[in-house]
Amino acid sequence: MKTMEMTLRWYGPQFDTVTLQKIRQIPGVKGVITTLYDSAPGEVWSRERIREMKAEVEASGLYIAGIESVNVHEEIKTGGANRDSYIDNYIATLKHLGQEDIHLVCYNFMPVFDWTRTELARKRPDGSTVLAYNQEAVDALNPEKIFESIAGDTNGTIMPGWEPERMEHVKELFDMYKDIDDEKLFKNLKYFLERIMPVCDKYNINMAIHPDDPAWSVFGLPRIIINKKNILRMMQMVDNPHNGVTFCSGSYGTNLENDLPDMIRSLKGRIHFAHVRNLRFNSPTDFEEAAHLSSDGTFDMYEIMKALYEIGFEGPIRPDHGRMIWGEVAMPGYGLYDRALGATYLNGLWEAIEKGAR
Ligand code: DNO
Repeated sequence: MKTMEMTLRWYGPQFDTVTLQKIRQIPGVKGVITTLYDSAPGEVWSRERIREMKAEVEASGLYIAGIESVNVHEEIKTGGANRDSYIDNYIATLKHLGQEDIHLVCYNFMPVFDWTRTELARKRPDGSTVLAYNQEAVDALNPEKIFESIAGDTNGTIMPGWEPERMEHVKELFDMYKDIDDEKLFKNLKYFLERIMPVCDKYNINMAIHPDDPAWSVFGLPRIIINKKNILRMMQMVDNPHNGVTFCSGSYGTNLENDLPDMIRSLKGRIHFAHVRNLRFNSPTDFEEAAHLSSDGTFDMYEIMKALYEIGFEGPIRPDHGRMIWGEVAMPGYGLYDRALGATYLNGLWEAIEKGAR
């Protein structure tokens, strides 16, 4: 029987302090999720580069379970004059991935910024540190100065979508979105998906859109992948099984009105990838990341895993943002220890659910 595959995200040899050798020793983890970290959005990935990346992972006894992410150029998101040539490049990358036997691609359609946090190391009473988000802190920031405001906090690392090169152009990026509202963003997403579906069909590539995190508009930019209504709209507007989702409990879960197990059930057949993590709320707009256990946060992790099991989910799954514990120094959210604990916990839940269902 096919089942879910537990994986870990790996940030590649240049950036990650967590090595493939360490990942391999986490029980139950065989696959990694990675990307070509030195490629810019809009570039074509050559087969050769993809092969090198695969060879490196496979040399350590692991395999590539999927790509997170092949980033979508802002011209595509805004429906700019050059979008077709960027989509052609995206199609070429998908084709090369398919030819190299990689069949899962995670991406997002968030304007300008990827996931957003206001603190990268909020201290918890037990001495661990976690990523945190506070809406008031966001509201107090000038988006054009934002990189400077958080730079001191980052341990020299930065969040995706917040790269210094990008922040230099942040004003231009904001200008590109001046006339883009939710409806236009939906329209541009539809256009993109319709153009890439033929190559996905041909090479059996599952596209898995990552939700916007947090699941509401930040800095006045439109954000659409935020709730059940919108994600079902997206599934219906391009009704092809290769048009699927990354179900990220921690991103959809930022909005307490999202009923996570119910959303999972409504996406049966379209969840190609799962990120499972927990959050703890101090108020509906101030949350911090927690250990994966239900008892440490707000979500019922058993119900989330059960819903995935019940819809027959069989794609890659990964623990997500961990706490920084045991003195580890690593990229915020992406240390080894707490994610390894998370993987083990999620595997335990799954085994119990599976055996209980027999
Ligand atoms: C954060 C991640 C996101 C995700 C992208 C997918 O930790 O979940 O950065 O990789 O949004 O494109």
